[in-house]
Amino acid sequence: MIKINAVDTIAAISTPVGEGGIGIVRLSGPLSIAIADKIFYPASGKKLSGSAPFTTHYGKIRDPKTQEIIDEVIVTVMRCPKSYTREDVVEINCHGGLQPIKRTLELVLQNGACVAAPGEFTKRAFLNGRIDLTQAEAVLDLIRSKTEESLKVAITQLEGGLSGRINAIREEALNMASELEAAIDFSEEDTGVPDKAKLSESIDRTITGLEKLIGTYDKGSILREGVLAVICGKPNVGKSSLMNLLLKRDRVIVSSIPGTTRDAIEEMIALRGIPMRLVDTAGIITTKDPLEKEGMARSGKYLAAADIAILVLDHSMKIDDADRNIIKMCAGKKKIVVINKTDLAKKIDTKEILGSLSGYKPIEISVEKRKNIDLLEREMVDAVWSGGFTQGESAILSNARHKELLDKALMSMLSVKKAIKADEPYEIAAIDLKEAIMALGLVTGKDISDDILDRIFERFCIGK
Ligand SMILES: Nc1nc2c(ncn2[C@@H]2O[C@H](COP(=O)(O)OP(=O)(O)OP(=O)(O)O)[C@@H](O)[C@H]2O)c(=O)[nH]1
Ligand SMILES: [Mg+2]
Repeated sequence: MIKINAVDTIAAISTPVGEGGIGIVRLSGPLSIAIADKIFYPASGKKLSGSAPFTTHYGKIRDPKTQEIIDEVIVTVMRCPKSYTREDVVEINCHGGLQPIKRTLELVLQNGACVAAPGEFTKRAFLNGRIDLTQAEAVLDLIRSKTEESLKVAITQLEGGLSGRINAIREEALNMASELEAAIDFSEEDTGVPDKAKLSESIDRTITGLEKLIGTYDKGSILREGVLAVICGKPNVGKSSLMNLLLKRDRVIVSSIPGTTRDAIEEMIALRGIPMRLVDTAGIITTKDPLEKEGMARSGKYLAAADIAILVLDHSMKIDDADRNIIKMCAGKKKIVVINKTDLAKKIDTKEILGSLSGYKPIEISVEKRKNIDLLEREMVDAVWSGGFTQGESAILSNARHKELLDKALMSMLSVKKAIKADEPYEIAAIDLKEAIMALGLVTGKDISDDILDRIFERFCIGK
């Protein structure tokens, strides 16, 4: 559990452990500057306590007891409220080695700071009102983003794109709630409130807004977690060769002997900004060999879980039962059909494929000659985005916590709509409306309980 005490001054190493160009010890809280003054000996001889709000100072860190020099540093002072946490923040830029950073942190702790919990700097930024909860969570997404696209989503969220949309919906719901309250209070008199047509319009707008945001979630989670793309096919069609080509390195063994790949191999790639978990599988055949059987079972499992199956067929061979079996296994899956080895003489019966895979136009490639690989990549990206989603959408829902709360808000709003339509007493609609408002507030962190906050910030690293 993270304990926040407004009077505490916290400190942590904010850079990754290990050797680097620089390492930063960060302090936040009312004593930050005073503590730094105890161990920092500036070249100018001037104390940090007298410095301007946003300044940088050169000097040495010494142990005040022994006068031993620990490191040569640059210290940045950021005074409240113009800092990451909205408190007084001091950052000590040490030389990169582990020892000077560790010793500097020890000195800071000996002189009055306490150790920061994971995410505590960001939590303070939230508690001090500099950012809302979606923005704090975006900080974590930003750190963990796997590709440029997921970075964009996190940055939009950090800049308040998502909370802006949610707050607008919440604002509208609050206005409706006050109209309903007025109508309930003055029900005896005919005040003409609320205007039912206007109220219905407002309800519909809120519902549409929520549905639109919720509709972006699938894509948002794709950008966060990655798409599972599984390369499958019978042995020797060139699955591993294709995997290596897409990865742009020789990750898996390729050979002319069928059955080369025994186990599924997963690697992460970024394809035009989309994170993909690309899996090469063992060629699927019916077999009695126990080791091969295990390989087949794994291929099957991956295929069942795949978001996209990349079904590879061989241009230089006739379609056989092994192909037919895999085509069957891919039924109902989002898939891309690839015919490889087009540099060799054609033996494949395209008519049969078109028959059994109606609606899928195979992409004819040659891994050997690097033919149509670009086209395949484009097809993979299109398969991910298919479903009416536009890239570059400003606010995208990517967090399961947000999705759950917006779903709740939507359910409540649908109940409000039903109650108003059925001319039920306004009290009924008012209760559901309150629930919607509450759920929306929880997304951005209004009225949120301590244990939920703890759960969110525990996922951060120390020093953030
Ligand atoms: N001519 C030609 N040969 C290819 C092409 N792609 C792959 N090969 C060859 O086909 C053979 C099998 O390739 P792999 O990538 O190991 O095939 P696989 O589908 O992974 O096979 P298993 O692991 O046994 O299931 C190797 O000799 C490759 O060099 C291609 O486009 N053209
Ligand atoms: Mg292979």
